[in-house]
Amino acid sequence: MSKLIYRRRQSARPAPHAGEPTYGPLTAEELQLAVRNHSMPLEALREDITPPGLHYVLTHFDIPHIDAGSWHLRIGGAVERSLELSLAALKKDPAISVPVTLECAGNGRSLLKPRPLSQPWTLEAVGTAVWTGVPLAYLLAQARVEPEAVEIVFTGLDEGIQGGVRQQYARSLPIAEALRADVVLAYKMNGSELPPQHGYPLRLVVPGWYGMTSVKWLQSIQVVTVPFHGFQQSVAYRYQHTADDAGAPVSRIRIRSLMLPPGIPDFYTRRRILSRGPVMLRGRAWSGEGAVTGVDVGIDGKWAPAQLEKAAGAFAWRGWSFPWVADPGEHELACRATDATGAVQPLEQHWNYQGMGNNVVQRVKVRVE
Ligand SMILES: Nc1nc2c(c(=O)[nH]1)N[C@H]1C(S)=C(S)[C@@H](COP(=O)(O)O)O[C@H]1N2
Ligand SMILES: [Mo]
Repeated sequence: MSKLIYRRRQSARPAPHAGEPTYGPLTAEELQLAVRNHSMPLEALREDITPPGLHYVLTHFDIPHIDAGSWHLRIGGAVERSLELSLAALKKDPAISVPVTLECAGNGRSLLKPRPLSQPWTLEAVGTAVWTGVPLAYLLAQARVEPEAVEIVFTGLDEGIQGGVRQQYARSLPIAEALRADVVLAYKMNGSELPPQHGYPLRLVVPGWYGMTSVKWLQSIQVVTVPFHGFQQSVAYRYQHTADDAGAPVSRIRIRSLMLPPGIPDFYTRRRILSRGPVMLRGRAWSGEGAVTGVDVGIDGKWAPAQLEKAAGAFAWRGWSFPWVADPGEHELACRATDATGAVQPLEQHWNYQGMGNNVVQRVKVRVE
């Protein structure tokens, strides 16, 4: 994690391919993905709502160019009435604003050993925004979903090839989840028009689910009577032990917390340096499975409970704080959250083939002077 080493292509040794686990140094392909898809700088944990431009971004293919004037959203499939809506028409419908913590299911992937070759996140593929738009349930009620419907498929306008399969990015949601009152078709992020990288002109936001569910650059919404088996549903985003194991689908965000790194960083190592004396350690915790009920802070392996703040929403992170008197020397700080289901962050991550749902405890090394 601390060293970027470019992998030289050697004819004798075939390059590992996407998805394959490796113990090797970071590849040029991973670096390319890492610079396209940025994470949230940890200092942004100071804010309840992530400021514009600091929210993480993950885009599988290219950001599509969309002319909002001619763009339409199509709603069809197993409905009594198909709809085709312009952005102007959608903006006239009733709107809701929902604060949501989104996290990429691959967050933490690069810390795994061996490391699955894909977007090499460290710990910061997260952000919290207020998403404004039309409740999905409102539009589905207008379209009148047929009783035999089982899922809703959301398709984005972005296209590319993954796992050898040419595709438009698409994911489905079970009907019951799609009808939740807080699932939103958003045309605003933090009160402003959606930025191109976050799905302009319209995206889905499903609070509590890992980010892959919240399809950007929406083109169509199809109600289906058999489960969807698209690539991003049946191949990607699975908890698998091996390449051949069908695995279990990735869905809700697992309990996690992060600490706002105290003091100041060393440029290259990001190690923290701070002055002796009292310091308030702060951070945020979130879970898509149940409310955050506690955060423990570890100082050199000794754990004690932090003070919790109120969450901005049912699926938005909760601030926490912990007073510490820093004495000179090297220290390791950590934070570990628990949610209402009793789930607690693991001290060591259980490995899985695609590097999904990593929620290992964060450890912050500090030097107190
Ligand atoms: N159309 C489309 N939607 C998408 C993606 C994508 O590549 N294409 N990436 C998904 C993934 S994996 C994540 S984690 C989130 C990231 O949302 P953000 O970039 O707004 O943070 O978008 C999801 N929606
Ligand atoms: Mo993601």
